[in-house]
Amino acid sequence: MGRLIAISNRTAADPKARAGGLAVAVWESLKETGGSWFGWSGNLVDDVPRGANVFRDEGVEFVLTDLTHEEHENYYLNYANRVIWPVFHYRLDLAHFNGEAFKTYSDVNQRIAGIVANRLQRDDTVWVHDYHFLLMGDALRHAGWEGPTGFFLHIPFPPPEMFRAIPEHHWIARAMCAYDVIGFQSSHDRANFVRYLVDQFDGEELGEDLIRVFGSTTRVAAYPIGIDPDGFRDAAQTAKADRAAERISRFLGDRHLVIGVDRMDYSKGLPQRFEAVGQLFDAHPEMDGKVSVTQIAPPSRSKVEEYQELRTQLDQLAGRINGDHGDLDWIPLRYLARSYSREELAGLFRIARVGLVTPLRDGMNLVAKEFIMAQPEEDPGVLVLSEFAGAAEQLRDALIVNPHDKFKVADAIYQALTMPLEERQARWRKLKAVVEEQDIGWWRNRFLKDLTPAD
Ligand code: GDG
Repeated sequence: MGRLIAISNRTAADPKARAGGLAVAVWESLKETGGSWFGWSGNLVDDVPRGANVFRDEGVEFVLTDLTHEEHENYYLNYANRVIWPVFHYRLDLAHFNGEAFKTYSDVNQRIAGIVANRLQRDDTVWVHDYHFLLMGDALRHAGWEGPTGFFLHIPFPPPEMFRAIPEHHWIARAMCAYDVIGFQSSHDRANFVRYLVDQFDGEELGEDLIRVFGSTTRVAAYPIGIDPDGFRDAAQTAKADRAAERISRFLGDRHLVIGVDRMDYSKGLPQRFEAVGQLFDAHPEMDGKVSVTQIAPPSRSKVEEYQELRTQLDQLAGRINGDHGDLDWIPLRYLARSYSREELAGLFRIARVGLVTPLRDGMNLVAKEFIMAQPEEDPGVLVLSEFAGAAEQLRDALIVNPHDKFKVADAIYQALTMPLEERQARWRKLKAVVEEQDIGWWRNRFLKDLTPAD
């Protein structure tokens, strides 16, 4: 393979951003091939920038563009995060359809495609990431680029009935099919997209994941993303991890820790999770004072109204549950609206008896995989996992729950808290084998092999 060219809204230009799964995967291939990473600089300016900020780090070229205030408002906040994100997470009720925002979304895709196309070389392979750039493949084709171009969607793809609610769905689907390979997190997401192409545009399934539609052939397949398992296991053994574990242990005493870590987002099912915790204590008074639930929820996209509402809702729910169940020396549910370092999170996962990963809808959910890797073999915790996270297709030995059913989630937490050591170990070993085998390298290699089959 020649150079790999990555395009994503945020890049790992800041070395601190190179620890996460995607950054690790892309970074390795960029370094190996002397590739480039295109994206947003994080800066906002008044006028449409001419050119881009180009620099090199460890042999990788970064090409970053500023966004104008108007682009940020319409492309990023209004279209990507108030149309695509809610609809793709099955939340039509939260979508704010907005034709003007689509225009800016399309313009930004084209503007960045122009920057990329100018710098592409003949043997390059282009890998575009996520819902900010659904139209990028098509924009690159219009800019004259003919080489291999793949796309990976990190979030779910909705059923066709919902996708069709987006007024611009035809444009988006047509543009997506300009990619040679379209990757989804799960077979479920893939099936939704294929059903849309078949029903709406007479797409024809040719076998081996190939679909013929709009006069050309595109590969549409599931590539579940993984993590760097050794990296996360090591993070759980650092001094920083130890310190975080010690600090929370002082508060826990001999209580069991039940932990959740999620960006504060409505897709993560936090209010429903809090309700389930309340139900656990309603149904099992014997658990009073024996368990402490800690939810870490760093605020994200706080400029979007729905996120502010979610924050208020969580504050109220946590207050109510602690008011109902707490005691002088016990806070049943702690909720921390701030972020911690990766090592600190790993340390907290390590000593938790239960990991709660109960999104209402999630592309994959990497926290589920990280929780598994942080567990000690001699006394592993139990993962309670939503059936609506992409991860549920792989992590069959977790306790799989419907996150909308607070009774079942409460039962699963109880089952996890009382599960005999032998069963915990047996489940954990199977889960760990999957996370280790289907890791971030496995994901990247499968995708790139399909995108550049000749190599
Ligand atoms: C999207 C899709 C898909 C969380 N809080 C802190 C922190 N994190 C880290 C976690 C994990 C990552 O952020 C979150 O990844 P998720 O997969 O759980 O969720 P999204 O952010 O919604 O990611 C998702 C993913 O893309 C990859 O394709 O799995 O479905 O929605 O690594 O540990 N990290 C630090 N401090 C925190 O407070 N350092």
